[in-house]
Amino acid sequence: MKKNNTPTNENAKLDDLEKNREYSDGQFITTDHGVKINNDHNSLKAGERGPSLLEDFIMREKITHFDHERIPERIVHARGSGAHGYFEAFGNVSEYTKAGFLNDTTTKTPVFVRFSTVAGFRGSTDLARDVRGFAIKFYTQEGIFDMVGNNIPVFFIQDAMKFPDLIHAVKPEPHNEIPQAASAHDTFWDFISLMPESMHMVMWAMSDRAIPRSYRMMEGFGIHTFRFINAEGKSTFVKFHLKPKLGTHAVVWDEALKISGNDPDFHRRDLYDNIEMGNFPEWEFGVQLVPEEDEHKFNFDLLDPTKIIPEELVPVTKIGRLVLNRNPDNFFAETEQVAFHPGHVVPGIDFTNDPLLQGRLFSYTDTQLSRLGSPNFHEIPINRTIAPMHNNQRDGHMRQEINVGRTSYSPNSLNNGYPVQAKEAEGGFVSHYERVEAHKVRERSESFADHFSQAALFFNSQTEPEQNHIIKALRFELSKVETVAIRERMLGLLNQVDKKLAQQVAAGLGLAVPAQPEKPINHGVGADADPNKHEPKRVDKTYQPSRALSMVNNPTTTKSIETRQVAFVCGEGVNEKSVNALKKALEAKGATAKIVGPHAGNIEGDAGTEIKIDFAFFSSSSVLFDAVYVPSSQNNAALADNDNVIEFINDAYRHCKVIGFDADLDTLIKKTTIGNKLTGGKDMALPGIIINKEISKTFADDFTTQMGKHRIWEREPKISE
Ligand code: HDD
Repeated sequence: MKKNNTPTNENAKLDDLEKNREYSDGQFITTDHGVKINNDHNSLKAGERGPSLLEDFIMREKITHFDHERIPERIVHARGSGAHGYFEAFGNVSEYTKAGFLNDTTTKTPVFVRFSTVAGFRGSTDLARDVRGFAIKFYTQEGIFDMVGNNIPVFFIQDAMKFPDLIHAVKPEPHNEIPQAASAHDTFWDFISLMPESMHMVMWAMSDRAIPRSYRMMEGFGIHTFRFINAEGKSTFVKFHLKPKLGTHAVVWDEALKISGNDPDFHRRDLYDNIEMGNFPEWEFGVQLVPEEDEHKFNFDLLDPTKIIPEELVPVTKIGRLVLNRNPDNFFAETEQVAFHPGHVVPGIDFTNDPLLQGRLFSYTDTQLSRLGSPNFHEIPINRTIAPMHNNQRDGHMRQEINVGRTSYSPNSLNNGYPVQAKEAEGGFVSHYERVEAHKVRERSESFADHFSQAALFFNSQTEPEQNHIIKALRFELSKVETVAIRERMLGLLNQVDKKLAQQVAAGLGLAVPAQPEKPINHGVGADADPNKHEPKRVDKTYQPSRALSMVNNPTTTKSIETRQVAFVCGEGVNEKSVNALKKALEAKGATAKIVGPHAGNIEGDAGTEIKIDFAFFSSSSVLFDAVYVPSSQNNAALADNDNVIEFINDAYRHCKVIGFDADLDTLIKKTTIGNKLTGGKDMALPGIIINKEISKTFADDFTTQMGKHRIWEREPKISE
């Protein structure tokens, strides 16, 4: 029996998954082996009050399966959420790549995307300060292409050799397993303070990019430089970008902390609910292209994953769009078992010698062997390619495929040589014909030694509130570090990025910036090599600030309020005209009104209509919404007396959200922070505080327009205050 939402579209991967879907509607309960069960509530016993019998194969099977339900969580990126969708090419890159799915504008390529945090365990909060994983599995006609990226375009380290160290440092400390899903502890900052190469990434990770508003409002990046290969075998360097249609948005840190308590599944719920509501998340897929001849044209190395190519130097060309339009049917089967690998490429895409990428090419298959337990993980439905798959790999735990015939080797004559190799013209993958001539060394290239210039570029490209948030984040994180020497070492590194930044962080820590930054240690040198080799370079001041690096100033950010949620704080006998007028205006712009009331269930409006309450004051908080509106009600006094309501409004004010009030709520307003600020009476303008003097279109227009600013930053106190 098919479920109602079984796809009827032409998504070949969803059709492929149908073979494995199980629907129990109208069916008998059976054992794993198909025997109908007569009593699933009681074990087999010798007498009603007697001992259980070993013979009970039904209970043994059920309990045994249960005992083995868990698999090891991912060593990193354990916490995540996924969705199905498709990719549609614009068809404008055939000059650079022969990859079919990037050129064929007639076929939608099915995708499965998994978003994740990095450090936390599987059950940790979505709102941790962390990098977000953005992994896309493209089920192309030519096999699987995985883009295993993040929402930040650079990485902490330059060589995969350091990955286990980085992860050991950031994960909870080994003696007491504290803290969960947080980098604010000694081991992380100890490592970072000794790794100047991480400074660019640290700027991003301390910015609000690390606390997104929604997975739907994040950029995605492939990070490494890859290669496009065209039909003539010509290579072009490429960096992958995803730009969200709704713009790139974040919450603020105090909000993140409170969301973690109010709804630790905030991002997971947001993704799931919006897809269910038909608000399909969408990104433009873009590339930065660099001709091979320009490889050494930049003042950084294209192979260095701690560097971006500023968009002002090489613009992003849009080459397609990615849409997510279906939730998984089963979290474990799909989101948990999906296995990504940066080494899954198709003809037309190839690797570079980025030493971080090269190490990843080993790690991802290896990890699936312990996580999913068998080399046959590619047969798990979510991982299965929709392209034809034939080879001489055989057997192993849980093999699904029944390979017919006598031969499992090549060359063979008994099966006429099949399966046969594909020539390049027949779609066979041929590695890029790159000439490599070098000594075998354990070293790092001097071209990787500039650790501060792009960190400074990032910091100096931010607006003032964004810079303040970076400073506050560093204060928060380093204040949790107990070892003073680590704090000081970090100040030394920050001082090399930007003096104001270091001073402001130091002030928060009650420390002075060390006069002489401790000399950063060097890497990539053997025990007997010169430790001063490739000393980190000082900031290159020739970089121009880049708007693309700021979320507030970002050229792609729109004033759209689509899919945003507004809390309507309603008392008994709420003014229905007020509620309906703003609700209508919001819905016209794609936003939603949520009724927050004094209890669960319904309230009665002033005209007698039963209004369904979505959240109660005692079980929600304004951190879960993008803006707040308080319509007048017959019992305004009860609203003003409710501590939860006052806190709701105060938080919204603190978090720079738009707040609207009907005109007769003076008593309530006076009890909030806003009351204290409105010294000249309620008519005195406060940014983003809108008083609805009469139910008018002007109020609704003003409210929705102000919401389009996303945050009222001028309200935020300056860092020095
Ligand atoms: Fe990784 C998972 C992204 C460096 C080793 N990584 C993983 C996931 C993402 C990334 C998004 C989760 C995929 C999913 O949702 O299942 N990793 C990155 C990025 C990196 C990076 C953007 C640097 C640019 N990773 C990296 C290195 C190594 C690994 C250098 C090892 C040398 N990553 C892994 C892993 C994981 C993983 C241990 C854990 C689970 C998995 O692979 O499937 O193999």
